[in-house]
Amino acid sequence: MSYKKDMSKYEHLEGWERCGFGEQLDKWAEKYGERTAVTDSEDEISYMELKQKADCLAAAFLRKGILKGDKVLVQLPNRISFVIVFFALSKIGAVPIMMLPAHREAELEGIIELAKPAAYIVVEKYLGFSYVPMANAMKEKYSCIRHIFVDSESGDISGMIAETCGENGAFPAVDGYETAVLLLSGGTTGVPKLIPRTHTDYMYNARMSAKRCRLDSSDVYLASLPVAHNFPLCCPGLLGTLDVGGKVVLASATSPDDILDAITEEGVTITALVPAMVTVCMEMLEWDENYDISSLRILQVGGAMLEDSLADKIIEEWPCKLMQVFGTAEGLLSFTSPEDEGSLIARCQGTPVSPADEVKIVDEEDKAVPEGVFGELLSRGPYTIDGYYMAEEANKKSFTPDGFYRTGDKAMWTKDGRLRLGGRIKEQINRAGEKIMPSEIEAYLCRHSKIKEAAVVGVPDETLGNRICAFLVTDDEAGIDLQEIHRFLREIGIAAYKMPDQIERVETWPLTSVGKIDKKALERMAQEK
Ligand code: J2J
Repeated sequence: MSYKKDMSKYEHLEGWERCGFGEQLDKWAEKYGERTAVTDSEDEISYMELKQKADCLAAAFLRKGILKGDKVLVQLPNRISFVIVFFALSKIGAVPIMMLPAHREAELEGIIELAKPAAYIVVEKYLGFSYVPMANAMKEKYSCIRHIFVDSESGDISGMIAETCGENGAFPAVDGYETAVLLLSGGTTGVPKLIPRTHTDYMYNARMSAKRCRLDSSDVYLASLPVAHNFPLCCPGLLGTLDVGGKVVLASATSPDDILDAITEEGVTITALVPAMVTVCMEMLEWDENYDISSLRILQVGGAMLEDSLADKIIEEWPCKLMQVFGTAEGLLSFTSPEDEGSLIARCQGTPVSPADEVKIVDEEDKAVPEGVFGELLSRGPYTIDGYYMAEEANKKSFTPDGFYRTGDKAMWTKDGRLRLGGRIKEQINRAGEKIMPSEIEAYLCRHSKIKEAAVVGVPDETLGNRICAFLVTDDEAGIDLQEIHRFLREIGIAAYKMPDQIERVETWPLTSVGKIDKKALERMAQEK
């Protein structure tokens, strides 16, 4: 029997509430009424309107036959309809699967086979890509998908809201300990992993994050990363900001001009970025003096290693507090505090956000290592999952028998009792905050008729953190170029962020002493090129 988390252990915690997100929204609407809850590039919506629209859409989902417990693929960019859909599904106890707009057929198929969603909600078009043909193809291939709902100006979602408005739907009861969302685990191997978060633990996650940020109703939170991602969704993100009555600004794309425009125009007080985005925003600020970021109170930076020099530069040049954020969609969050000294903030990722978080740093035999020594970071606690969704085998590897999640990250305790991350133990590429498993890309590459063998590594890169380099043994004398690889991978249908940035041909592999491909040697070779 594997370890099962005992939720009753956490019931005394401040911020822990056995309640569904649908009910939370009702309470917020009551409390914050006509205040603006969310704005996007086209519209804004008050707390009360958000509740009303979520009620209408929930009733419409029920009418279409979406049932409590049904899984629903949600693939929407940062816009108000995302928020309405999230709460509408919560209200009827249906479970959104948080796809990213970047995902394509290959990612979708893995998830659909695992979770058997009853419906698929897509945006009609985003950043030049039309999602409807892809959605239809999925529906045709997988009979579990009974409905496609399209979010467009004249499309299903707004029509459904209009149709049922005014109806007083009776919704199924939702228990806070039921699953609220399925998040995508960063970097999957062949079989994708889904992260089940309950209403209660996820709300607690948002509240503890908000508390660490000292968030209140005067705050304006900018979500510029895709809001389906745990960081802008709940750390404190969208959900944490709504809980305190603040305003959420949804930027439609993660580009430096969108981010800086939004900060300037909306008086943003807090936002979350990955290190690669901070660098490009800084460059933009250097040559365009029209931006005004003086409203910023906190800049959260996380998702990938933040170089000491970049941390120092942010502290020196930005008019706000840097908050280093170590986060995982599986749970554990560790942030610095706004009250910490700059010199400390620049060199650590702070402390876990909940007093009930249990964190261990261990050696290869799972024995605790002393302060100042790197080991693997393990965690267990109120908002950390005790297993992936329907993944018995993966769970044996990813969790200890007593329920600690193995992050696969290298970390140590500093002498001030803070966590400092030191890269990955497990093989995973972190490209500008997006997580990629080499084995997944290797499998795709080997489907190419000219490629006999492939080995993929992450190579240190000044801008991206890691760039993806694919080493190939090919059949063809003339070789194969990067463009051809990209074309081929696009045809398979994979997210653009997984495309190799560099390819190298090899005749033979460098091997380790036990005869495995020596990926460290490949990394060095890629760097030298
Ligand atoms: C080094 N590596 C980091 C950091 C995450 C907030 C912020 C990020 C995520 C996230 C998140 C890091 N320094 N500061 O969910 O709520 C790497 C680690 C970790 C993995 C988790 C959040 N912050 N990482 O990135 O689930 O390798 O969540 O295990 O996508 O990102 O990835 P993910």
